[in-house]
Amino acid sequence: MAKSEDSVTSTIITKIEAIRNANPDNLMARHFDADYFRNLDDQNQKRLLAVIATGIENSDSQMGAYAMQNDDYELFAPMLDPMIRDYHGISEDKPIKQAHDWQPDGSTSDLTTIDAGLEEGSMRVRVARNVSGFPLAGAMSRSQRVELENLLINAFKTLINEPGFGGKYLSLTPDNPYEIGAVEYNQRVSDHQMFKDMSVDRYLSVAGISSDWPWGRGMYISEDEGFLVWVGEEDQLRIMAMQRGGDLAGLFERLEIGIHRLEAMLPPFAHSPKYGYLTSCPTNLGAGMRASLHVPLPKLTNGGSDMERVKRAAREFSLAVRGAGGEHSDAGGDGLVDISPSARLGVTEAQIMQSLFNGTAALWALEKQA
Ligand code: DAR
Repeated sequence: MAKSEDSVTSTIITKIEAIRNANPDNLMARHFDADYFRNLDDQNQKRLLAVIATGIENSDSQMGAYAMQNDDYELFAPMLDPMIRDYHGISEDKPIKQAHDWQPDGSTSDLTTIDAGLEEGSMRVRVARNVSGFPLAGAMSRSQRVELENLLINAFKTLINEPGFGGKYLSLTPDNPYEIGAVEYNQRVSDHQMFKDMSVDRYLSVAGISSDWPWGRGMYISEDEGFLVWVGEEDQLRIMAMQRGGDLAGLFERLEIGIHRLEAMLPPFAHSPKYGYLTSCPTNLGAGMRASLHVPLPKLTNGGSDMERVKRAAREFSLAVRGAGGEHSDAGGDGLVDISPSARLGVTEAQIMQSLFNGTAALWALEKQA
């Protein structure tokens, strides 16, 4: 017999149904099933509410959920799997199985073969990783955040001696031996190296991902500033390589080596055969990879004033576009935008690299014809 419904449950259900009507793109609201929720026991209702709180409090959310524990993806699959399939464009009848392959297929991937001018553009590729044995960022305690940071600091002490990866660790944790001051922190944020103050991000703060800021947060940066590891951002690690020039394959190779060096010094990364590397946000599942280029598209953005046209055009080439200032930013005055392949789940690392190259070539041709 269905449990008698308490007023809290009724209020939540009513609120989500209102969000569904007002914000049809909110995938949490779109796929929320009241009966499914009603039939969860109290503990799991509480767990699921922690996962979807961000989408309830921020009705303009796109996904509207962050996993709190690695097994949330399995435990709440009846709701999360349809959301994941909807976002990643994977039909219900297609099994999801994530493979990993960094080996390029031999196709051209040098951006200067598209246009010599692209040598000036900045390329960046990053992966999200979370260490098994810890909750995901939204459910970590301050002591767990500091414990994880110390685990990584020990790994960085070895990485610092690796050719091509030597560098230093910069901590935001008060009284940490590697703590940096506000001036250096702000400078590195404006240099697009360090991540911004997470506590002001309303999506992350509702999910608990920015709790205890800035404890347990920091960044490893190589001497040439082309290999970075964010510690304690939306995922426990964001490992990235960035450089100017057109050698996409070289950039990916450096990242792959860096990841494997770190992997050898840490507990296993959270991973599932179905969803690949498990991440806080379901949008990052799979390769956990975002590969992006900053490209000037002044005509397609009408001098940087219009993002809609370039977004529509990019979708034709399976690319997503955001401003060069990061998520939720607009194009730069010279039409500088950040373009990246939309697909992350069910595609390999090498396929992501190739789709970035192919999509860029197609978008660049459109810009030249505009
Ligand atoms: N505000 C979240 C963002 C989802 C994708 N971006 C991430 N994970 N940084 C939303 O659900 O809209």
